Amino acid sequence: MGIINVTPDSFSDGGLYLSAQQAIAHAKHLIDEGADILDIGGESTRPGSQQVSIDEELNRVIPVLEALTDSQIPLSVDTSKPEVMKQAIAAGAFMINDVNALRSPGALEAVAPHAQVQICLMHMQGTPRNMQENPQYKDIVHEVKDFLQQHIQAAKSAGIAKDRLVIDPGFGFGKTLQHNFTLLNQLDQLTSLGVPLLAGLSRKSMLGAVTGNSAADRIHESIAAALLAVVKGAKIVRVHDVKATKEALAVYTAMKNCVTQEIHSTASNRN
Ligand code: 7PM
Repeated sequence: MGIINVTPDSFSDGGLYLSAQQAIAHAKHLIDEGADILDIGGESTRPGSQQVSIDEELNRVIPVLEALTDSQIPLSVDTSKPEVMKQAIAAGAFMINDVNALRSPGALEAVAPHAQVQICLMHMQGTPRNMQENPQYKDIVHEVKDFLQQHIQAAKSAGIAKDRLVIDPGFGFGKTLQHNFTLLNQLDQLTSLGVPLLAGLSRKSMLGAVTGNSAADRIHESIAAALLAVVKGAKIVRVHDVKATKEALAVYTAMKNCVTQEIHSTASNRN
């Protein structure tokens, strides 16, 4: 899953139109790099960040979504707002990626009727504004797992089939460095929930804490983290650097296929 941000502050100074044009160009670049899904976000969830209005988020996201529907790639929209969910689905979104796990009033109802739309439920302790102030857990893995289990159940109760769901432990969302690395190390514990696992580690500060590199310079760290997440059971990785990540994962796939063949040939050699 390639990341497309449509946030004017993340670009030089060109206003909304230019931000949209740059986002569309970047999306086409990530498609050329081999992205399987694009995740379009119009609201920064950076720690301490302010919320944007519904209209502002719609103005950022919908034109980019509309410009990309012809490209055939499945499009995900990163939003917690029910109205943005509805309009994104009407404009052709294939997935709603909600860092708030459909907890906003009206969110369950916004997505439930659309049986073709996938939903990513992510764990977050607190809100983007306050989540990094003092994250606390007795047992990070169990608490994240319980949360995801509860919100899978809430989705099911609202009429959302389980096969529409994807779950995500929310690296960096209300977690210390220790919490984040414990979660990564024990990511496989979440696979028993029976829902495909998505992991977003790309360029995150937990990786910068290891190497000291700044966000734009965390590509090698991000590839290592994406690979580890996949080895531990992630089915989707949300990344900035699509080509590099795919090439790294291709080596893992080659190894796994080879191991499988070895098992088969060993079995047939016995006959
Ligand atoms: C600043 C800090 C800007 C953090 C952006 C971010 C995830 C996500 C994000 C994730 C899912 C980023 C984050 N992270 N959605 N949206 N999982 N499902 O690093 O980990 O891109 S925003």
